[in-house]
Amino acid sequence: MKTIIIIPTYNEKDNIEKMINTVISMPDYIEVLIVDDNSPDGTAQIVESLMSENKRIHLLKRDKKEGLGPAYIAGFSHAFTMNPKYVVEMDCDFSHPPLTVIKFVERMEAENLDLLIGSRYSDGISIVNWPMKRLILSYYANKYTRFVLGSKINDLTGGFKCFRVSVLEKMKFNKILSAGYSFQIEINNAFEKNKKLVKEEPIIFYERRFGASKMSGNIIFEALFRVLRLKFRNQKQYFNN
Ligand SMILES: Nc1nc2c(ncn2[C@@H]2O[C@H](COP(=O)(O)OP(=O)(O)O)[C@@H](O)[C@H]2O)c(=O)[nH]1
Ligand SMILES: [Mg+2]
Repeated sequence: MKTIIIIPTYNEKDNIEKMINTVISMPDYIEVLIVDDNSPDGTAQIVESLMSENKRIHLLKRDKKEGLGPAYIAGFSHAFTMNPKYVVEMDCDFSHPPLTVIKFVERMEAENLDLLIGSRYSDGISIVNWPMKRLILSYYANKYTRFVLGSKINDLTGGFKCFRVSVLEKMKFNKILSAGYSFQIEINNAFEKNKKLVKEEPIIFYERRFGASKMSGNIIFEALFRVLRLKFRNQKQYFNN
């Protein structure tokens, strides 16, 4: 049940070493792939120095910052060459409790899931330390998206999730329109509308303590319009067969 946690990074020097050490302290079937977009703060160099001591640490270096979507797509394709059973999306900032990955894999196995989404909105709202404005924006963006797309998912925008590789591999990544925040929405919706087995696992989300968020209000508003476009898009085109 080899599982690769894919972590996109941009200027995460304050978090990266602790994050990698946390991941490699987990069971051996869990490996980590850092996808760095040439962070000016030297994040990739820190990864390189840690890699020389442990084979479960991998690094994909990219030339420039292009947003989360392209970083994940490059990371997925790179991870597939290592033949994992599952891949996980996770931030580098400890917002997503890393040990939950073990729970993800247990549920993927036990329930034969295709996608398991770490959810901040399944048990009421489980977010620690967000300004009220951001909380309200995110909460209602999710309600709106869920309504427009007719989705059963409570947390459509979160970035902590586990995919079954045999299913994700069949996705046509070149059909994905979104580079920013709506990347998560687009993939979740494509899975759901193509009858893949999607569930949520409640998580407690902690706002980052070190480094800066790359999120902006603009990205959220872009996502609101993208949702309308996705609603009228043929969802079959996202998957081979
Ligand atoms: N490779 C790459 N990573 C990014 C980019 N933008 C953000 N990240 C990383 O993606 C994760 C999520 O971004 P973050 O700033 O935490 O956004 P937030 O969680 O929405 O506040 C973090 O690990 C960032 O370092 C990007 O353009 N390229
Ligand atoms: Mg984050």
